[in-house]
Amino acid sequence: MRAESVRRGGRRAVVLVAALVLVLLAAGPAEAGTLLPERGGSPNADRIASLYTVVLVLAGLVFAGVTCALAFALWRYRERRNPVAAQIHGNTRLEIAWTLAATALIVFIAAFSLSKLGAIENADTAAASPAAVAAGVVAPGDGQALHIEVVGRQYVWMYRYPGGAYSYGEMVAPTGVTVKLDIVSVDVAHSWWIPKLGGKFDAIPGYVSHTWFRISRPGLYRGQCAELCGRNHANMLAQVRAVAPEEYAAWTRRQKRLIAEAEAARNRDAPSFASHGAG
Ligand SMILES: [Cu+2]
Repeated sequence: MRAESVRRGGRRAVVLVAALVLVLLAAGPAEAGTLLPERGGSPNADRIASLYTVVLVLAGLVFAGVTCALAFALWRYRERRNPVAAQIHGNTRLEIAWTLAATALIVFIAAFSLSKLGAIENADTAAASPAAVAAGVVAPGDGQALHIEVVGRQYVWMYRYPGGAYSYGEMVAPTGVTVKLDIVSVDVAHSWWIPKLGGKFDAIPGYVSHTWFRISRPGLYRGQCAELCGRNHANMLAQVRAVAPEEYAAWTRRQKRLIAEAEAARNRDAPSFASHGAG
């Protein structure tokens, strides 16, 4: 009778663990990366991913070591083999050894993280590609970076480009250029997050947050607001479309023309609207 209930309890535990593993497996891909942060979009995202990987491997080794030692002790000193427990009052050498080992590990992780932090936070100072200079995307001597302002509002991201162009939802950015972002909000707290282009950055009313990216390959980089900002937060998507510098220059010209045309049409069709300063 007792053996039967033990067997049933064991089966239940196996089913429970299997269900938990399935849920975790299903939840992983819904997030950005399954196990590691995404990489391949921008150098800062790559550096975050390498830092994360090193810490994860070290933590994995410690976890495996502790688990194996525990399993060995459970087996080696089991009751059947050692009916009378040994009375141990400490082992100074062992205690000094694990204290030193843990300290060394933490000092290494701190030093390694701090050594990477500068290159993650500070924008890449590499010169813009010749194609970007030729397309006029960056002025020579302008720190070789392009500044784009990211404006968070319920529930859409807006981007202001140098020269007066702006867009909503999708940012168009040139490849081969360091792009510096000034992130602000006009209402509540939002968070700018494109996983392949670096970490999350808060958009807080009254403050300007700074980050950067530098994309080498054209493509679409998806993300979304990462700070609960209201009812429609889940739909506050963000994406960056990286294009060749000459394509970026042509896009901003077209965007400016379309905006000017739309404003002219609005002033023509609803002059009272414009005279009240709406816009
Ligand atoms: Cu949000």
